[in-house]
Amino acid sequence: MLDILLVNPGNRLSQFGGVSEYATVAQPLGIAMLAAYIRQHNFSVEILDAEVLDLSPSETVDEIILRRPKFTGITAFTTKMTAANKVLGLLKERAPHIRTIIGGHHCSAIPEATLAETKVDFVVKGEGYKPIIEILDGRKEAIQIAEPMKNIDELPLPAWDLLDMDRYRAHHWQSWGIGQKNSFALVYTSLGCPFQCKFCSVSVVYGKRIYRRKSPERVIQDFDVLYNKYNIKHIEIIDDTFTLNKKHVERICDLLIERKYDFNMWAFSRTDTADAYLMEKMKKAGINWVFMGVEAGNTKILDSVLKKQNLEQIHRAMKIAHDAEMNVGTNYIFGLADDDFDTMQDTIDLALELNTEWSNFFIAMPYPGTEMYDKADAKDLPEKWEQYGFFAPNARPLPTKHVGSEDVVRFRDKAFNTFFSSSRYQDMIEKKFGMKKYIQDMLKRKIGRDYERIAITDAGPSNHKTRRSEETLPGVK
Ligand code: B12
Ligand code: SF4
Repeated sequence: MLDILLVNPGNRLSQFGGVSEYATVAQPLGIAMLAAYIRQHNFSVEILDAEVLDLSPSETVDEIILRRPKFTGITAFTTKMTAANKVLGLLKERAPHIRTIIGGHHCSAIPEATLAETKVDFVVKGEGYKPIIEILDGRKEAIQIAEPMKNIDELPLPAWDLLDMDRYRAHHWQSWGIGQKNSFALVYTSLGCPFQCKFCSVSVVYGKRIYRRKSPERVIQDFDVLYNKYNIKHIEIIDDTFTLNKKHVERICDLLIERKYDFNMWAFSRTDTADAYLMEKMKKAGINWVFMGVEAGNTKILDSVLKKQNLEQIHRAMKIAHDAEMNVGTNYIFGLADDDFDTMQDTIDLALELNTEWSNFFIAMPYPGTEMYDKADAKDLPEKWEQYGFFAPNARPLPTKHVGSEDVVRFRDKAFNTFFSSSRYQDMIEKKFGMKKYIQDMLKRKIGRDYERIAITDAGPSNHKTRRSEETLPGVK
């Protein structure tokens, strides 16, 4: 009998609506790492990635029952909780003898509330390795809290062999100029982030300011296996701030350069740690794209969310990356607490000025574990967890101090169209990748939002501070 089946619940349609085909399909790295650790402790383990197989909650439960595990462990961040709750609810009805565990970003932020809301036997707060072994060994407490491991070099390589590696695909822009999107994998070289930007909930798993690095010699083993055994071409380095420690990055890049691998990779950098020498080295190692959190085009807004960066640093970082011949991806956020129409206009203006090779236009969401969530008026919070997704057709952010949630979503969608329709952008993309027509086709695809419903709850339209019609929405053309 199987000891434990780890499950990544599927929710692509509710998360990406009509633009699902543009979204990446990435391995559930967290449970692949847990599986390897569980195996080391002599328990039998399998993974069911319902996301990549596109299984509904009911089909997921059929498959779980078929594999006859003693335990099922579900991974979920906030947007996946709708699907996770459905799977766990159906499983309790149909196979109550299977003991269930949930872990990941969402329940790490609000373990008690998750236990109360979800039909689950165990909730794990934090890193799952030790708690899951203790549960398999018979520990009984419903909420298990983990201390982060001190030496992450001790963690085994992810159990890639338990996944169908051919099914995963890179972000669409990552394959521009290359063609195929599959042969894609995630790699980490550090875990955690020492910063505390107010809109970000990344620290809920490991704890505030906790940042640990894996030694470059251990990191390169991951690359070796992915290259030699799985024939991987595209890699996302998932470190929240890859360029934080110069020596660490330099050594990893040297090891990659020595091996002459032809990976096509991307990584995240803060603008304040962008360094000319390092970027050149990263580019030589195969990191062709660097993503930076610009977030807002207005200093007052950047300061209000403790981003600890200024406009000069943003401009400097762009120049450094472009001088190193890297493609730059930028992230912008609309709907931060102090945003009004003018500051959101500053953000789109900056995006147009920077004109980077790709831009993500996000919406500030009150993820559990953020100050936004803690301080939110309960009536303003979304009713369903899936509504915390930026691309969800029914996405529902908080109203800002000045703008209603419906208008935040409208502004974001208009900003997206304005940026990608601009001839300056399209001409640059044509010159670099020959992808102008692709961008024009992409613009015809719609998420399928129902703006009118965004702010309506059972209690009526609750947060229309400044409701406006599409025509009168100021700002972006
Ligand atoms: C790669 C990534 C993605 C990938 C895919 C992830 C995947 N397949 O799992 C893509 C690009 C698709 C993605 C999409 C989104 N993402 Co994302 N993503 C990440 C990123 C950068 C790395 C995730 C990762 O692999 N971490 C490393 C592993 C080892 O950690 P882990 O998964 O947390 O697992 C550990 C523990 O949580 C725990 N654990 C996890 N599962 C389980 C299960 C059990 C049973 C147990 C016991 C323990 C346990 O143990 C694990 C080992 O320690 C994180 C940031 C981060 N640093 O984690 C954001 C992050 C998870 N994403 C985030 C968000 C917001 C999104 C989107 C909603 C954005 C959007 N577009 O709207 C979408 C949602 C898509 C969806 N399907 O619903 C937020 C989540 C916030 C929240 N509270 O939910 C994060 C934290 C980023 C951030 N800065 O805020 N994402
Ligand atoms: S936004 Fe980036 S720098 Fe800020 S806390 Fe999140 S991961 Fe760290």
